[in-house]
Amino acid sequence: MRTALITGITGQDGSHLAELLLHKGYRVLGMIRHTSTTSQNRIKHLRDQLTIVEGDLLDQTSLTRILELHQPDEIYNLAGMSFVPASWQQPVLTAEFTGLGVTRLLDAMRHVAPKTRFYQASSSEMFGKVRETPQRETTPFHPRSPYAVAKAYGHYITVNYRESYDLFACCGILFNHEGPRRGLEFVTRKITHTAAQIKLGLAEELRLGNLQSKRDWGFAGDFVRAMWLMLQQPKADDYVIGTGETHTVQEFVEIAFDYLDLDWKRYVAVDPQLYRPAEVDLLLGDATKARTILGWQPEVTFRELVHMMVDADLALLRQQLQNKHDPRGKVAKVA
Ligand code: NDP
Ligand code: GDR
Repeated sequence: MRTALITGITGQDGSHLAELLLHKGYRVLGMIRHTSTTSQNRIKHLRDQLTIVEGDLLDQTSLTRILELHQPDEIYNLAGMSFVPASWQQPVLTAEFTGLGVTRLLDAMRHVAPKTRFYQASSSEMFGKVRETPQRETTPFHPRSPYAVAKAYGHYITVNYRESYDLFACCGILFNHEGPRRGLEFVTRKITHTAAQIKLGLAEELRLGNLQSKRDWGFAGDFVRAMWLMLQQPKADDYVIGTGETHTVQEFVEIAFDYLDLDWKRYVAVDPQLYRPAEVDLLLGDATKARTILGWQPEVTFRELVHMMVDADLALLRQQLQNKHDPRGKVAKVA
């Protein structure tokens, strides 16, 4: 039985990847950081099948200890501060988690588990003010946020450890990927959740920032397959993973509201406060290398993704309403 360590197991991708690896018969170690209250909603259906280990990307000793003790065959480093606007509020902490955290983990691996295969969650945000379209593995980076700068560091230190110490270390340069487990602060989930609230009479307005920025949006369940495929190759390398289609935020809004039979123009307000100090205007991934070498391709289309997220939010809100009105639900909650 192969063992895989996932950092960021409580996040969107961590939960999808854990499902995939468990299905493939892996023993899955999920690293969580110690906090006084933890949210493990995304993995509660898997808890019995996972081995939870406590560690933090800020703490070198915890990482070394986990690797020494468990000697995983594969490490997927998904942990980090992942919300771009927050990186302007906490630029130093972002650099610690999302940048230096990668070095801490790689260095622990180099010393105590050098045969382990390593995956780094790099991001299309590194392309930033894009130098060419579509973006591929050879496109130069021009990061536009403290988050993207930290990711560029994490990317290059992974490449550097591979070249310096002959480690099997790969970077997946993943374009935006979404789904019902996406955090509510990201634009796709904010749209589908608020649109569903409006449909049910629970909200009246959706406030958004830049409606014209364009993203290459795919489904998270499709994207975690690519992570696994990268670590099964004979040689470590870096790959762009995207759908090859780009859409504006406004198009996402239109499809979501249309699906609910609502006129988006009546409900959406543009709030200049939600504009970013520096924007990434257009992202479009060229995943030819991943298609050719990994045999990877996405299965869920853009429209299917929007509909899937709207359906999930409607179901979630209806369930929450039902729990609120069900007297047994109230008793259970108080108890
Ligand atoms: P999420 O924000 O959903 O999950 C982030 C995870 O990182 C959470 O489990 C969080 O734990 C954990 N974490 C944060 N800080 C630390 C720390 N100091 N030590 C240990 N764990 C920590 O992100 P996603 O699942 O969407 O993304 C996974 C990775 O992929 C991230 O690195 C992200 O930047 C990157 N990425 C994501 C893309 C996307 O479109 N989703 C695209 C490209 C890259 P906790 O629950 O405790 O907060
Ligand atoms: P992004 O995702 O920054 O691409 O990073 P996000 O969904 O936050 O923004 C996408 C685009 O939508 C515009 N936008 C808004 N964004 C948010 N969050 N809220 C709004 O109200 C809003 N209105 C318009 C933004 O300006 C932006 O152009 C995600 C994260 O998962 C990163 O961790 C990952 O690396 C990249 O995707 C690839």
